[in-house]
Amino acid sequence: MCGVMLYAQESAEPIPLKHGAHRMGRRTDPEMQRWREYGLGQFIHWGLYAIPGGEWNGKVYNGAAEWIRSWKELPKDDYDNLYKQFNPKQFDAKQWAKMAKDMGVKYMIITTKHHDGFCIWPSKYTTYNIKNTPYRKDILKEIVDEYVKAGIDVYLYYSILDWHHPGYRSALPVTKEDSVKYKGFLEYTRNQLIELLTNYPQAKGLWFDGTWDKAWVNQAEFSDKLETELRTLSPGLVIGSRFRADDFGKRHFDSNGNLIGDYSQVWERKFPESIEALKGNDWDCVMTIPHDNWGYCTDWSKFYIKTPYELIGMLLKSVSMDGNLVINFGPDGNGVFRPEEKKIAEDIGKWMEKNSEAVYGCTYSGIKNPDWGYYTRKGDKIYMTVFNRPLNNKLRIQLPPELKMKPLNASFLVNKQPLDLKYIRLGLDRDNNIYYEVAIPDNFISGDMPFVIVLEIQQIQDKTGGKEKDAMT
Ligand code: FHN
Repeated sequence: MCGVMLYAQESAEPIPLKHGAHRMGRRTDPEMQRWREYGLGQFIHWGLYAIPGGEWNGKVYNGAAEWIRSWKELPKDDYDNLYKQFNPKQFDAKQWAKMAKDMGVKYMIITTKHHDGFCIWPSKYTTYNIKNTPYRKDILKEIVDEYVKAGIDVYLYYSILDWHHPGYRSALPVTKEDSVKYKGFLEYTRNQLIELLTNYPQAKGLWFDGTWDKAWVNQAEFSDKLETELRTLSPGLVIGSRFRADDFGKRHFDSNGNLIGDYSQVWERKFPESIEALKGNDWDCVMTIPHDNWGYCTDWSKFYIKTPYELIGMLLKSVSMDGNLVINFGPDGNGVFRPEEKKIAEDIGKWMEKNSEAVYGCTYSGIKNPDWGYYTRKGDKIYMTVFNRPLNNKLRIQLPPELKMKPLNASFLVNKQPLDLKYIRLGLDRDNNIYYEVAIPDNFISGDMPFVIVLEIQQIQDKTGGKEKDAMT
């Protein structure tokens, strides 16, 4: 797509761009549709930083554990030699994949190279890789193979920002020598990305990070050409909005406001206010379990730890706005997930086992989320996931008339028990909304997790000469 001028339709005076968005609107191919239907993903941050686990010589680093190399208390050489100790004896890719599968995960993202530059695959372009650790084996291959076997799609995280490569620069030009070195770094990046897609052809996409530095942001021509090359090498590849910037250094959205890449990657540990704010773009939210910490951190007592209930809330919130939620895990230097993470994965899995119909393949319902929870939709079913059970046990449903939707019946998802559903006149309908109510039986024990009600709906054909509101009641 390099060199093609693309303009925003709605903008009065579009800015001519050679390296802006490649497309307006969503991708419509099956690979992207598959991505859209995942609902729940798992992120894994695993690298040398798992060894110190956020601590060095008895001192605790206050930043995110995977950033510890940037801490002045830790001599760079000491960190860069940690690879000599990387030997995760208890690592078992099969177990990892099983844990993810049991949690209900449909895709996973693994850090192949984080900002420290260490590669968890035997890259032929650097010696700073897994082959030169006591572990020696291709750990990335083990992960990819086992997850794929478990039916989970794999995405490869790759940080452009690289603290180890001698040619990496945050800004250019500094000296002529810097420019030459950076050129070498760009070549290295290209080689490694091609290597990753060649060695692990099962990968469905690349997940980029560390692309905010000025030097990279100014590589619009290089990164655009490379993106096209990668997509040619691996048709259907999914790449988010973090890879490249446009001709003017604009990231995520080009200078005409069009999304760069296949889905929006701006939602890190935060959510869009509303579906409207997304402007029809695909998106996912990547979320940590503790506050802002991705790699293994020995001491979790300093963090607020999100509960499975909260994480399931975030999952439903994402899917209700047409997005996916990706929950991060940080195994330790031995390849073991901490007990708290295992328990969270297990609890989410238990919930998903019974309720995932409200998640997989579901989309925005067209109805604004209510105070009691979230709506998701698949075909003629609306799923009502209840997080805040009303004291009067009545779940109010507010249907905007333009949806032309008539609820036919309601039942619990888990046991199909029918529930009372009735049309109600609220006296609040000057806005023309149509109201229904589902009654939760007084003796229903909801337990401490959200529950799902299925509303079957019928689409009304507008043959009523404008009296469609009556037809829906
Ligand atoms: O700096 C990284 C951070 O360590 C982590 O990898 C997250 C994951 O999205 N990305 C960066 C911050 O945006």
